[in-house]
Amino acid sequence: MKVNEQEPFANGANPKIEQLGKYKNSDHGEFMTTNHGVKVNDDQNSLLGGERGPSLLEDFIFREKMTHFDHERIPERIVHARGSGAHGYFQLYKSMAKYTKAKFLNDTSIKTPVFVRFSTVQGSRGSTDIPRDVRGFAVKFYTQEGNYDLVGNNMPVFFIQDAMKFPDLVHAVKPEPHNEIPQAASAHDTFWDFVSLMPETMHNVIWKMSDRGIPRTLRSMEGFGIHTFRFINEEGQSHFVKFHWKPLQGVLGLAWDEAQRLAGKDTDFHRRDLWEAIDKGMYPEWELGVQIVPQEDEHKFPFDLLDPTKLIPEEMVPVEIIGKMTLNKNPDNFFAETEQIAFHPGHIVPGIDFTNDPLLQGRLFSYTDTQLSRLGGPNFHEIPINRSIPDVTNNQRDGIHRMQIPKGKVSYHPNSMAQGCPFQAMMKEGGFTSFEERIDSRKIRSRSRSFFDHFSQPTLFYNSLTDHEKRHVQNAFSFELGKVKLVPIRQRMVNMLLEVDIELANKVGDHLGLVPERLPQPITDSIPADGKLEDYHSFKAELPISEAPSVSMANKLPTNIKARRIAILTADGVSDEAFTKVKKVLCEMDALVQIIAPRHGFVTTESGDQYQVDDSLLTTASVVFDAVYIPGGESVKTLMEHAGAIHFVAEAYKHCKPFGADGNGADLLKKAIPDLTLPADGIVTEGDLDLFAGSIILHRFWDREMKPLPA
Ligand code: HDE
Repeated sequence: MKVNEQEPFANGANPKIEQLGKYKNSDHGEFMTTNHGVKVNDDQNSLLGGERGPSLLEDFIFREKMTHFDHERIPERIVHARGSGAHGYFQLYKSMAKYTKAKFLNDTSIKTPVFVRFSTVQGSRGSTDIPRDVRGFAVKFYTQEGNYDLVGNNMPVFFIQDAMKFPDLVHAVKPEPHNEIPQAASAHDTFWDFVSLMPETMHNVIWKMSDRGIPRTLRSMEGFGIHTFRFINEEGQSHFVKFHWKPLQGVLGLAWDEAQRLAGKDTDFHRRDLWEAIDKGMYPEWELGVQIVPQEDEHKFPFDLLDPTKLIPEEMVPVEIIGKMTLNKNPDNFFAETEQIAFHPGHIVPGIDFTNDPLLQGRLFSYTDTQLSRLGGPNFHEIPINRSIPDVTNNQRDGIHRMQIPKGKVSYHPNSMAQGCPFQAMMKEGGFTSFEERIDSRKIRSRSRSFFDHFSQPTLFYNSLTDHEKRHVQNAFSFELGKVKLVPIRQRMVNMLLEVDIELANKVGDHLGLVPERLPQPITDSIPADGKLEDYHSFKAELPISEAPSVSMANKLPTNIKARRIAILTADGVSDEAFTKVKKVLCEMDALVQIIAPRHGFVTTESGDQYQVDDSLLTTASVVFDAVYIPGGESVKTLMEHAGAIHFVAEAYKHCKPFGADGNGADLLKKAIPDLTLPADGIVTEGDLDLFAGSIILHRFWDREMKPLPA
């Protein structure tokens, strides 16, 4: 399709989905064939020399089937191997033409198709969705001007400042090489050894130790481009820009104990949750926000805009919301789409450009390079999910698995034999030109001193958290470092925490039986020895703000209960009125309601009506749900005698979840939680469903953690 022929989403059609349609096939109603189109007569038996005789080499049907099977796997991604994807579209709210000439950010009538892949970083392809980890948040925009990839994470800062350290970081965090332990976890010696010697990791690490590291769902995560990029407008002017994705589902985390249990009970929980929400038409949505900094303000901050371990607090530069992304279609095939999609921060379109962030610059090399081995050669852009909407017309030729059939003799430029085709596009015709940044410098292998402050932003982050969020950070450090076997590593980390916050260092030190010490010298060789840096404490910059409420998840709760998972815990004999009311009201609020009972099949109400059970107490667990409702009736007596029901309630309580009950439903709560005194926060006992919905919006009642809890 030529660019000018394209009318995105005319008549409701998504041009990317239409393009993919050309490659989809279905064998419904068809004969089975070999890969070369010959009909297969027997797919059960290989060709033998006699009924009990040896297999024959000439069996081309068997050989082909087995050979293909033998080569079904491709290398998984080195990082971000575990992922889940979905299709959708992006719609601009207001033109950004003042800042960027990128067409998809200029014209509010355009709907741009997107494919999004969320991922964990450390674990391999089959690992749990629920580790404490950074999450990838990669968006491919199939724009009219070619593909634009915003390859971000769910945290606004990265571990390291220079791409040179990325292989070290990844080697340190991955399972240890001698025994390949632990899978999908950073709680081990090599990771913390590296971190404790690299103060620049502190900012990302404290985000990772917060509840951001254990998102409740993929739908409830923010996304960040991390690096500072550039917007370039028609006049060639540059503005710095940071990208943000704000979920309309709110920003929500798990309890750490819950995350560990969920990883066992439903290891695919995040993938399943995303899939089900889309499948049920409860499309997740994120607004795209930008922080824009004029070129002339580059040096007005007490940190370097090129440093990817720093964020620009929203309190200093507000986030301007410019559009919305909606995910509305699950992939048809995981491998063809989610696995084969190839992201690259270097896939940009006119109107967007890079900065000299040394991490970004290194990424610009790595992503194509890695696809060459992962996807097997230089033609991965021809894989359907990676194809741009505009036709690809250039003089690149051949290579393994080439699909395109270029006609004619000419594959060079300039040429006269093809009348100069394909032409170079002038800037006004949409040809990409790089921002003409003035560079006049020495060639040097060094780190700018403006990158040396590693602690002011971690302190700002910690200071901006609520009490329960701080407690979670303390506990997460205590847990992770408690798993570290080598005491000197623990000690170095506790010392480093002292640079962030005394309370934090003491709490973690206390758990580990260590006293934080302030060291006179940096404990790292990662800070370039320019002979002037005696003490890294002195490099804690003064920030103009002492708190940044925008970093706290507690300030980012949702406004409704759409697609929240609510268990109606019940059994035979449930009150008809209570049961039908809660079901109806919560469904009207678009919650994902499930009936959970001691066994599968049906529950029979007091009056004899029957309702399908969605899951049994044996096959599901409280950790899958956001809230629990217990309607009254004879059913409650059955549940009070059921060990699974008692555990379900006690566990949900321990994880600080809201409860609703009516009639004698509260009796089950009292039995499961012996110390419970009612009324209590987050427990609605009179069947008031508006109040119950309100408590689900509040997400968790973390004060419960302060008392010893059962389960
Ligand atoms: Fe990546 N990263 N990365 N990364 N990254 C990859 O590319 C790399 C970084 C991110 O769903 C790899 O195709 C280097 C920052 C996401 O397919 C690889 C450096 C951010 C994904 C790679 C970074 C990211 C990747 C592995 C430091 C957030 C998954 C497979 C210089 C802004 C994309 C692949 C997907 C994947 C390299 C740092 C995000 C090896 C060298 C910072 C979301 O190329």
